[in-house]
Amino acid sequence: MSSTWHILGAGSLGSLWACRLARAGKAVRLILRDQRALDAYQAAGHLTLIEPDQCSHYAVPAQLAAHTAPIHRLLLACKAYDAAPAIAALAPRLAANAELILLQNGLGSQDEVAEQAPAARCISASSTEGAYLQAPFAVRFAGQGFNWLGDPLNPTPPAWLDDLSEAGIPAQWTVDILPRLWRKLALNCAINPLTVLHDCSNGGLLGHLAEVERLCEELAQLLQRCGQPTAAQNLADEVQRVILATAANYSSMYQDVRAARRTEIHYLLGHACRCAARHQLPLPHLEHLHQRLVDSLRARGLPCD
Ligand code: NAD
Ligand code: KPL
Repeated sequence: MSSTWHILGAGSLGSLWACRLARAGKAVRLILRDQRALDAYQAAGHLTLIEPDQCSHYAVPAQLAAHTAPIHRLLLACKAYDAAPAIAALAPRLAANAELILLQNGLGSQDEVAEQAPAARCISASSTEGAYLQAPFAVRFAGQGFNWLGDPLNPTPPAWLDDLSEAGIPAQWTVDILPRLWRKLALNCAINPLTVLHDCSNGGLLGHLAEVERLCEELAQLLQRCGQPTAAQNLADEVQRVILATAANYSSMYQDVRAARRTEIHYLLGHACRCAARHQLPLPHLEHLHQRLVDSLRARGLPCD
């Protein structure tokens, strides 16, 4: 099997992974969105990785989805709402035993991707690393974190895990990846929408703890009902810990709204509400939160799904 890492999306996480893999001497190919992005990248000539102590450049070759080389391993580094259409466009290039590593936050996009590529192995990732584009193709590594990887259908770790340690990408194979994805989704549901609605940093939620607490109770009920009791354990305590530890930060959803970007609401709060409805579980605070967030996005002219 080819050892090339195809990476779709030269945004924040895609660039961060591409630079570190290229630095470790791994074969990397970027897949960019369109000819305009490819021309802009070729004019820049390289990706730039900005770390606290150094700034380095990597001339990673780039291509479009329409390229013909087969893909054996793909890191899908786009937003959740772009994931399934991106895979649909690449489907003719996927090798029979292709592996897809899905970096998307939230839940729902992983199943949408699997539908588009039923023969591929889909590995889900939950990442706490932080990165943002300081300029096109120049990524700032803003927060050390960790990556948990797992395949809900197959506990066998992939052969390329060593590539990650050689590239200094902190990662661990996790047989039970679903509880991690659910737990992160619950944290994001308890924190991110309220930061948008109260127009505040994560720490600003210390002034709304009763509201946070009510949401945590309902989210814990939902996790239990969805067969995720581990993810439900001490949820409220962890949410408070995260609020305190990230008090000065603005949530990713807050930043998206501030920058007038589409949010991942459909795969976070939307997913939680859809699951509750499927289980006929009434969660009035969560549903009200979803409606308030939809109204707020609509009022700003942003997509509300
Ligand atoms: P991003 O918006 O910075 O980058 C996504 C990139 O994918 C963009 O450059 C976009 O143009 C590209 N893209 C979309 N569709 C494409 C297509 N069909 N072909 C080629 N390129 C395409 O997003 P990000 O911040 O890197 O986030 C990716 C995922 O990781 C999200 O689900 C996010 O929630 C999650 N995440 C991000 C961070 C972070 O610090 N940035 C941390 C944890 C999780
Ligand atoms: O992951 C986050 C985000 O902003 O998306 C945290 C920091 C946990 C807040 O929900």
